[in-house]
Amino acid sequence: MFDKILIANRGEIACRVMATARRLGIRTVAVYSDADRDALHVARADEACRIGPPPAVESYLDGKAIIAAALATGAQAVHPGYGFLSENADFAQDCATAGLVFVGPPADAIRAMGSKSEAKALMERASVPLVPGYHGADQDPELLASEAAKIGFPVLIKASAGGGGKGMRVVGSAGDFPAALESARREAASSFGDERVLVEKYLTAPRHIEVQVFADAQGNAVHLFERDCSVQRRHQKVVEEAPAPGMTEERRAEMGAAAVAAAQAIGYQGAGTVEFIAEGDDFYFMEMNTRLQVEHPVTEMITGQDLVEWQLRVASGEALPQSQPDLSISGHAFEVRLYAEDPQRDFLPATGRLHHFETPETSAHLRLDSGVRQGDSVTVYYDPMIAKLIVWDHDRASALTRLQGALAATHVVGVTTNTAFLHAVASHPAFAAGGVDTGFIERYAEDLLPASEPLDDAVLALAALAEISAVEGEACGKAAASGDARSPWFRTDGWRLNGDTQRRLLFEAEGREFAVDLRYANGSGIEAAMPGGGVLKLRGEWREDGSLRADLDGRIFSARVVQQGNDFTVFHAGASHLLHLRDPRNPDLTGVDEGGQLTAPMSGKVVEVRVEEGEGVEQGQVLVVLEAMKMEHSITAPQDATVSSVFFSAGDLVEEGAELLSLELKDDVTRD
Ligand code: MV4
Repeated sequence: MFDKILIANRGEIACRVMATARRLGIRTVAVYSDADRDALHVARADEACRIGPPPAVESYLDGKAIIAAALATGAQAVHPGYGFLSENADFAQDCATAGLVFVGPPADAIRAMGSKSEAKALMERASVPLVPGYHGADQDPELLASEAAKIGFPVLIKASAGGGGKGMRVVGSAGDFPAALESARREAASSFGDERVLVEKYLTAPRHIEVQVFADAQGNAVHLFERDCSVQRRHQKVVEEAPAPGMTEERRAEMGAAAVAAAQAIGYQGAGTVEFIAEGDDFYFMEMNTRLQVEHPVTEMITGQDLVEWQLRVASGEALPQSQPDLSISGHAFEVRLYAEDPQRDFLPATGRLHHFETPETSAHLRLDSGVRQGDSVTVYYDPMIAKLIVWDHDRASALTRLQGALAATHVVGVTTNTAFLHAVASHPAFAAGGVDTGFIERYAEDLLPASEPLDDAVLALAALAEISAVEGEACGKAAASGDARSPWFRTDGWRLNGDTQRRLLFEAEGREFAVDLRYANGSGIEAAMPGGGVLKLRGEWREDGSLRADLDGRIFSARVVQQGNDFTVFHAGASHLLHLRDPRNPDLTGVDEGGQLTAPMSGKVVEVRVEEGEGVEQGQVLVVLEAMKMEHSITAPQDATVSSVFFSAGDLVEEGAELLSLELKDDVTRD
């Protein structure tokens, strides 16, 4: 076994590989770009090498820099993770040339699977089932049209060199074929520099079922059963599970044997995945991925094996740890990918700082693979995946219940995520029924992406309670000396001691304003007049774990409310709501809308600090100039104030959200 390996990746997969390496007593070398100096994968490694600036092409895709780092640190092997250089045959070759073991298949096996039509020809010879179709060399349009007619419409034209859906055209009838061929060719030429296509029978509602395979240098090959990854959106997997719902032992054995035959046909070594599409009782080879996949944990959960350990053992020349009869399936596992993206805006990737990142406790039933921690930023440079949540239980229904629970207990503030969307998928009756096809998300889009609903009174009331308790917290803090620092129940008398018996909270949410009028009712808590006209009696209690137990007119809610300045994120009923409090008592120091934030609006460099501590400033005066994304941003005073502290000086790099300076306001009416 190796003593030391380099992990040519970042994020959760780099951390994942390091966890196994550490367990096996292997020292680890991380690589990082300038954007990742403080990243988790760097902190987790025994040592780390800088490989370049933030853009991946200049760092994580720079094979030469990575090989130089491996040689400089004395690493014996390079684990590529997934993505980046993991399926780059030239990189695999360059590692070998440099005397480093590439933890993956031989370069030739990567090349063999890189071309769709070549892979299909190889598979045909190995008797792996293929979708009925034509993948010959003759590309004469007349011939392709007659092959299409032979196959029977609808057919699918695919780029021979392609993958991921590029250059694909569904053709419903012979009349549409010539135009579709033209356009598929053009797209194939521009995407892959190769206009060749293949034509296949089009399956209208297939499932995506893939088989995990493993082979060693001694000629042993096994499969570790299947994963169902049919829930996809534009070729991005959303949920993966193992085993596949409805899979019979007979078909599992057939698919497993076909996958092993596929691996053996190309002299495979290491971890690989053979993808099939399945419809009814039939299944057909699609492509083979010559790497460890994102969704490998579901296979680990049902087999009890550590696939990274298997990879390292095989790469170091050992035989496979287990043979086919040793392997069996136990229970059921799901994985979901938690992304920084906005499902309401067509899943646009989101960036920002993870001000609050809370996930449920891990256990034998719940695994969390993540490359970030609270306080880290999701940047534009890399894939915006925040974490993978993986659950396991004895059967599918119990595992699905765990998945719903895990998602409801996942709370992210600071970056928009797909958490609620994943929760909707996991809670959908069609998904619970099992065996959905690749059209699931499109078919149920209306259920999964509901138009934003009117803010529920409960959400407003929860935010109101959190705000009152924050005020109470301060009042209680002042009472600390008296030994009654913080009673678990809100001390509404403290509120009244401020001299108020009424207070209006004006929240902004979802582009509208909501007023909640609070009235301190002597002896009977707080009454809240809600925007819809209802009146609720509010009572609340913070629990030890930081959650809020709220009593709203006798209905008890458990919720999480995360406050950052005047922003409240309420996690309630599997959804999250961001409410901004317009509060004259606690003016907006960090509100973006005021144009006066004192925090860095994005990561960047301090160009100039124009004020000193103790200096008086006027509203609108420029305090600090920040350069970010090649633009200068002025940070101005929100109102007349005195500078109390300056936290950075010119030349410093600051992270998004970092507090640049603090002000003492002239007519400070806050909280006293
Ligand atoms: C197909 C197909 C239906 N019939 N081939 C999409 C990307 C590429 N890897 C293969 N893909 C498909 N090939 C035939 N003959 C439907 C798809 C397909 C798909 C496959 C797996 C998972 C998700 C998918 C989403 C849309 C289309």
